[in-house]
Amino acid sequence: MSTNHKDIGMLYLVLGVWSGLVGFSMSVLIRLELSHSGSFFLNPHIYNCVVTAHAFLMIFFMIMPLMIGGFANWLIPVMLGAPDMAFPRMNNMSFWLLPPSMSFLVLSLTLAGGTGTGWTIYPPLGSLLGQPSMSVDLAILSLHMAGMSSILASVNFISTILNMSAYSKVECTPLFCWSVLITSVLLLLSLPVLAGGITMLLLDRNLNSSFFDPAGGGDPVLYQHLFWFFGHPEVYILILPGFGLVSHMIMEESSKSETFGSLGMIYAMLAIGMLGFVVWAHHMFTVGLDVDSRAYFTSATMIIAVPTGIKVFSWVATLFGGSKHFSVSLLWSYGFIFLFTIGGLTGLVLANSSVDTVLHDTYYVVAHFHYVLSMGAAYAVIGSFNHWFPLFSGIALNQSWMQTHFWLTFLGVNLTFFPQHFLGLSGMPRRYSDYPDSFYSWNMLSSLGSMVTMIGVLMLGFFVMESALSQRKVLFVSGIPLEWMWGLPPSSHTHEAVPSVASP
Ligand code: HAS
Ligand code: CU
Repeated sequence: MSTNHKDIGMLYLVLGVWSGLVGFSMSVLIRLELSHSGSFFLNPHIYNCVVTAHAFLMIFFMIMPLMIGGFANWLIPVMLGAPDMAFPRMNNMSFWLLPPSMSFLVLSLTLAGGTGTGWTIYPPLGSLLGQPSMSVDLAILSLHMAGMSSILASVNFISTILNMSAYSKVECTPLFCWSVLITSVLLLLSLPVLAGGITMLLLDRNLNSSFFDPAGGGDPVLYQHLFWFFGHPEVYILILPGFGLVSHMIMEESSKSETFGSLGMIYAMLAIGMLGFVVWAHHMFTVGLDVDSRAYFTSATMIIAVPTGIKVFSWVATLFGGSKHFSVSLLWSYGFIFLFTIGGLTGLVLANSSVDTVLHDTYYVVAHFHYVLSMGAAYAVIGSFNHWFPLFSGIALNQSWMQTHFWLTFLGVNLTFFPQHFLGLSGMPRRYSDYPDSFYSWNMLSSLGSMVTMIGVLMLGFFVMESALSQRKVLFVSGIPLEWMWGLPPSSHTHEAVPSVASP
């Protein structure tokens, strides 16, 4: 078993792509079910099981493994000038905790009736009373293992970035390294709280404790506090490495030597990371918080728009006056800035506690988080895939086909998620497999959008295979011979001034 960071990065990438495909298939099932009113082909419980597994797969087994496991493992030692990660064998263990964890998740879906709780596993629905089968216990075990994997990886990244950097000044360390450092600290501080919460739930379910059961003096709202003290930092864990990746793509593709205001970018990420820990109850405005707490959580949440705005404006300033060549990764970065901002603004709408009392648990929330995730985090990942695929594989993707893929996906995801704002505003609740006929039109459009996206995903698979078959070899990435980046001895062609892609 290799302990090399590039091999492990590649394993993470493969696992992430695989779970992405499974998670995506589940989203297609969800949209098929919702393309008609009436319980169509999934019964309500199975529908909820599919929604739960979709969320877990996308969050813990697609975005996190791709960004932190895949891109960070590959790029961080290279960017720092380090030979490998600080603890290569622990790195290997972080990865190999994931396949068993994923197996438990799949078992929880297939054995004993499934986990129909949503990714939040709130009691009493998640307690013995709501879901008596062992499926929930398996899901909790799966989360525990994925959490251990992430904690080990965080320790590794923090040690690597703090101790093995070739940069003498911290402010000169590349932004992606900063983003992964901050993400790792967030993981290290928030995951144990989730672990505590779900362990208490496990005890409630199996050992007759009553942490979350009022009948024994417990309180289900306590679970929500524990969950969201992890859950809110988690959403920034999903986006911060994406911020780092986008900064690099924009800087390189607009031919700038630095991101505009890179010191400000570092402070903005630090601010987002810290503020992320003090806003959790904006997910709980409807549990009966007193008015002062609601005012506090509303204000604290809204302040996060300031550092995020600093980031958005710095990306735009970096693009300003840059190269006018629309490379594919630049297209994804433009898409990221535009659509993530839309998602961020609907987040601000939800941050208002009085407004959220109406919109909580409606499709407006679903639209919000898919704009920041499916069009924020996922765009950063697909853009990075386009940007770094030649470095990872030594072969080139077909650029015009990848452009087609971008536009098709752009159409697909917007058609899927924009109508969900209107569904939410007119009161359609999330996590139901059926709806009144008045919601039919927007739902039908949304399902159509998911079909368009599906064609995009199939096309992407075909384009990657095409590039593998074509053998369009790449010799240089960013002007540097690929062999140097791979750590191989330089060969004869390294001094030629040749284009970055060899002729087909
Ligand atoms: Fe969120 C729910 C608020 C960012 C993900 N979010 C979720 C859920 C997920 C998620 C997954 O306050 C659902 C969880 C579940 O299953 O229940 N979110 C925000 C706010 C921000 C935000 C204020 N979210 C994210 C990111 C995510 C993410 C990033 C993942 C990648 N979110 C909420 C709230 C809920 C919520 C409520 C609970 C809703 C409910 O009822 O359940 C901010 O970080 C966004 C900042 C970004 C921007 C855009 C760029 C800024 C610019 C600066 C100028 C703008 C200004 C504002 C000065 C704001 C360009 C002007 C204001 C105007 C209106 C024009
Ligand atoms: Cu939040």
